[in-house]
Amino acid sequence: LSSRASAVLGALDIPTAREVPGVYDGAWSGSGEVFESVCPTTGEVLARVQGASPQELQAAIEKSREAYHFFRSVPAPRRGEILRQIREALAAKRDELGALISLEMGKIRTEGVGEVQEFVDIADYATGLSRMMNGRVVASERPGHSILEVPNPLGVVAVLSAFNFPVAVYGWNLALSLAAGNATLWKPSPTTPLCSVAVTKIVSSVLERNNIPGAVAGLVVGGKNVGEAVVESEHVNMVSFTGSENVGRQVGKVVQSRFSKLLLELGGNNASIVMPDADLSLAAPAVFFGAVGTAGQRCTSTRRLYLHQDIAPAFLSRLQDMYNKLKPGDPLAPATLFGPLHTRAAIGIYSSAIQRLKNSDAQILCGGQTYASSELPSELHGGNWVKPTIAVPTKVDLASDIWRAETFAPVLCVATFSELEQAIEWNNGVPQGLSSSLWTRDIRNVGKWIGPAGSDAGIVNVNVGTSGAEIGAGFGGNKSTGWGRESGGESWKQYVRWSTCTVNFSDEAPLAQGVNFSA
Ligand code: UN1
Repeated sequence: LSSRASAVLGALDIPTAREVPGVYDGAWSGSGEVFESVCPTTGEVLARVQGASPQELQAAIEKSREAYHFFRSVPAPRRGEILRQIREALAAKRDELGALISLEMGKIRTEGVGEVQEFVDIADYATGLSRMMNGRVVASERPGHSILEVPNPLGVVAVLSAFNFPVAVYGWNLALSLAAGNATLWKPSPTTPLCSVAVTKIVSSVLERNNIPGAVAGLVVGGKNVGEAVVESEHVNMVSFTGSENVGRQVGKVVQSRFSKLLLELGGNNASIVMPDADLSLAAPAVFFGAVGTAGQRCTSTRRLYLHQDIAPAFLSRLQDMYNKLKPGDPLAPATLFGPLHTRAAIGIYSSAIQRLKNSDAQILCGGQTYASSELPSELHGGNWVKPTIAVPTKVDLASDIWRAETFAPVLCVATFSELEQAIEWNNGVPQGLSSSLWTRDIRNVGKWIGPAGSDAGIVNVNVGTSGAEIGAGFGGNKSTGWGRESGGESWKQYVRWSTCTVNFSDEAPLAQGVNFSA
């Protein structure tokens, strides 16, 4: 192992001499499929992680059920205290975990650390929430009656997370699910298994110290078949899935057919719109971060840019300047802003999007190809490097995959408009509906944008880019993004089973609506 990698893994006590166990249900095991964790920056194999065999998976689900039966009776504020300790344990390893995310996923260090911070933040939030998960008392129409709406723990919540946020998205789900009194079972992306092992070690040490069954936060590393078995299991009461629209459609069908709860966070195809009155010195760097930050691999990355014709040339020249200065580098190095794509396969996805653009005579303003090895420092030769791209297609054809498809890579498509209404129509004219952003200082534009005829995305920003949401509000998208909401806002209400309890305190037993059923 390189010294670069062993320093990061060593700081988190991840032993790499032999296969790393990838299953935790109170004890560590793993005798199923073996997954290589490959560093996207160098191509180095970091470790081999052994996932769940079918028997181990069923045992883990069984352990989760037992853990739920115990945990549901622990008072919610006591559960909040466990979350507070998890928060402290994560914060103590913030830099180490951030570096591991950077090493294994490929995002730059400040974003890796930011992701751990996102987990810390939601743990704070859920600690408070544990004293505020209030039900309601509803006025009854009958004398001496009360109606209560009671949030009860739900059961086993399965979290299937994606490679691009290998820690934070699990954190959003675990924190709310744990506050709600559930057992959570995590099936992470098989390409970021070390992040999930490291996080589970930290969380489980807190659980064990408090004599809480470890399976309250279980882990099953695995591939497609493990994912399918989790989604199909009748012992799983809610499935929270983050990933592609295609897989999400399958997950949705299965979960729906067995009437379990479902939370989907699928594709984003997010647009920024820049009006002529916008402050370009704020808008340009924000679009730059949205489009090339995380190498274009956030669900919230900016993929479409609609520029008012009056400012389009000035805006594009600012943006091109920033693109031209961007240098690929090791994401662990503090000065790097642009890291690799996560997998080899992603290079193919990038290249076919570029080919599609070229075939349609789009103008390529920046990038449009992979790096030649002569353009890269030798230690990066084994990594997955593509040039961040700005393209101007010949027209906005919303039926074409150029505008419709989510390409998980740093490819930005640009078009110009003259009326805001036109730009909003383009913003809304795609299947996905995750994030959107308008740049303007005119309050009338803001009113249009956030109102009934405005953006139909779940996230509707003003003078803020498409990516980088805080945890306090609900996070999620509409339409083919799946309508799920995670993190803050009302999201916690999905992780409970609601009981509507009509209680009669009186000596009579009248029927509702005045129905008379006396013989
Ligand atoms: C994702 O890309 O899956 O708003 C989640 C953001 C982050 C979360 C993105 N806080 O970009």
